Amino acid sequence: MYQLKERMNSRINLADESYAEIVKVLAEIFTPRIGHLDEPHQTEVRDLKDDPNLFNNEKTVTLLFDENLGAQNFSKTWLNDCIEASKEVVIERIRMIKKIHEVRKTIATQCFIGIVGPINSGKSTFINAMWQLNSPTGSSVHTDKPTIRKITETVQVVDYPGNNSLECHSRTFSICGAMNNLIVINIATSGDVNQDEADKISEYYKTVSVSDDCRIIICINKWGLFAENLRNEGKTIAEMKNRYIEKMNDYYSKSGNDFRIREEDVFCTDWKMDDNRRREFGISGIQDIRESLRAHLTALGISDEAQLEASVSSPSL
Ligand SMILES: Nc1nc2c(ncn2[C@@H]2O[C@H](COP(=O)(O)OP(=O)(O)OP(=O)(O)O)[C@@H](O)[C@H]2O)c(=O)[nH]1
Ligand SMILES: [Mg+2]
Repeated sequence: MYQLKERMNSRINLADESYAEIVKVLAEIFTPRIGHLDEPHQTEVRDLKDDPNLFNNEKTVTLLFDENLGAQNFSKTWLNDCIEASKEVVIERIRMIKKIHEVRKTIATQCFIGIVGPINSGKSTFINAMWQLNSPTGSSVHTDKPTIRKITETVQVVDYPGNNSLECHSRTFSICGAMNNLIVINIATSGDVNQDEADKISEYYKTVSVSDDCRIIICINKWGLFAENLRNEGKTIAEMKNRYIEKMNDYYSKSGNDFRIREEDVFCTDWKMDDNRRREFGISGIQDIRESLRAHLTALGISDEAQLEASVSSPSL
């Protein structure tokens, strides 16, 4: 099984590399056609060539290939000497590149907020409270597939099915997790802080941080169930949170990793507890997460105040 996965990954890498190479070559081949474009588009193509990554090369091909001209696009390029059938194949490839570029552009302007965590930890309850949605919740009602909810034209929320197996989460994330630029890990507390639980959250963190620009916040949930007991024992939620952070960071130090979880990205929460009671115990709620999400969305490039407000409110669509 492992070998099969390895082989598939290496074939996917090969396909990726071949695709990138084809796009690069086509961008170079069509560059002499730049004179056919109007002045602003000529400047755009020159700017794109200053940073020749896959996205920019796709855009260059898209701009330089004129759909109406068909095979005439190849005049003054060596592709002009090919037989007609080969030219047709190249045109088909270019059409595919244009479509892939459209998809890439759509994804690039979208912000996905993914909610992950074990079964029954309160993910759907959080989504409902945050965005006033009505996803099914309950200890015997399980979200069975990643469910996308559109909040604004640019922000979508993904309610992931809870699974206690990290292997399963890892698989889901390798398929569709790379899309999420903001992830909320929602995990229910056992009421006490121990290394096993902190290790589990750290493992979640590691599993979902699939790309460098992915932002993650951690909600250790259901503290309302333990607040009274804690108080009787003379402990506070703030102490609990600090112990979690310390233990999570111990996990990273032990494995020789210099990554550290930031205090402002961890919340001890409860989605069901009455607001006054929550405040009395120092437990975080929707309003605190709303502020954190706004800060992260701002950092991800959403700067318009109305857009930000809409992103953390009831869907406007
Ligand atoms: N006390 C308390 N109960 C909660 C909280 N959040 C959720 N619950 C309850 O926990 C149960 C599970 O909540 P869901 O929101 O359905 O959990 P989920 O994480 O979406 O579960 P799956 O979809 O199965 O992965 C429900 O009965 C909720 O009412 C919370 O913050 N505090
Ligand atoms: Mg659910």
